[in-house]
Amino acid sequence: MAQVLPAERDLRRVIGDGDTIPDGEVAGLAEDDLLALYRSLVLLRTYDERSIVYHRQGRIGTYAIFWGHEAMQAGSVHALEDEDWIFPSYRESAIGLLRGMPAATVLSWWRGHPAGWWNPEDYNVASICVPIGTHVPHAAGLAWGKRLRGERACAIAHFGDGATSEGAFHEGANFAAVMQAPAILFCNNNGWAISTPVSAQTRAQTLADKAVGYGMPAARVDGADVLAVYEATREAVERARGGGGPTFIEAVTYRAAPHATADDPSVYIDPELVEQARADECVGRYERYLRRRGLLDDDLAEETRAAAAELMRTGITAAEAEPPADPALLFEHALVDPPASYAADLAELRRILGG
Ligand SMILES: Cc1ncc(C[n+]2csc(CCOP(=O)(O)OP(=O)(O)O)c2C)c(N)n1
Ligand SMILES: [Mg+2]
Repeated sequence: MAQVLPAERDLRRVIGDGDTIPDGEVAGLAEDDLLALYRSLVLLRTYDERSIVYHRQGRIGTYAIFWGHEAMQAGSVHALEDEDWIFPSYRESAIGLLRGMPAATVLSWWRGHPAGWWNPEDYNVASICVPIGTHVPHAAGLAWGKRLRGERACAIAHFGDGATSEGAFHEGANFAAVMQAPAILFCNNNGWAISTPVSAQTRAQTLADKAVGYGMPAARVDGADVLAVYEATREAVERARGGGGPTFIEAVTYRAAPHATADDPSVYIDPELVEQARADECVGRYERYLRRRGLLDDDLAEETRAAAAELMRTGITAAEAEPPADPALLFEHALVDPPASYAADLAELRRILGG
């Protein structure tokens, strides 16, 4: 029988505040690893900030901003090996960059262009999941399959607080636990599901409490602390590889940006909490930590940001150089027996597009 471990109720934290909270360290992380984590954080931050500009310039479509989520994404991915599978939601759209996926691919996805569809096997990164929580059973199933084949890989699914109210999440969590699948259920609890606060989402004291019902260990971490996220995920990976089954990780932040470019949070969010979250955001927090440890100076910070900015410039140029997609793709593979109206709809679309 799976053993029910008590969820860690306090948020795990490694990075101090440079004042009363002392800095911790994560065993086994060398200086190179710490700087690699930094490059990943800066890459994701740059991707996100440039994407908002590209959206405003009409170069990509509606975009799900992940400003402030970088530590959850980079920290968890760095705890994996390349053979492990990542199942992202739209909030983690650019997580493939950490596996060497070109920025042009992710930008193409947000441009609605088929060049944005990658083969998941090329990066061990599944397609971006827009339906809330439906990728949790996918991750659980893939992880179980790896175990059945005697392979050592595990799978991680990233999803939000709102996803824990969805049936698919519960089916995936139960399945993973019953099968002792080597899966990590990584919940980015940013406090909001668009305009629905967590308090309207659940009566549970914490989201990690939900894991207990499935006989799954859980951890709660400060989601803006990349080292705490890394450490908690590494423990989950070790448990998964050791046959200990899945782990639920609740990483807590406060969403400091709109849900997406089409959202106006000023009508529902607490501006003071947003301000606090922005002041204590994860990239700056980690930069200060590295500077206190003598591992980062202005030159290295500038060099890292410039490299990420260049990658984005090349990425958007390549994405925009893609020839327009055939509109017929919108209709293909949708239905086995397409209705007769498809032909007329496609003709109308071609007429509108001038093709
Ligand atoms: C099955 C399903 N229902 C509704 C939606 C519409 N929707 C898009 S984002 C969202 C909120 C999800 O919130 P959360 O899980 O907390 O993730 P976050 O956006 O905060 O990362 C909803 C309800 C959807 N995409 N899929
Ligand atoms: Mg949320």
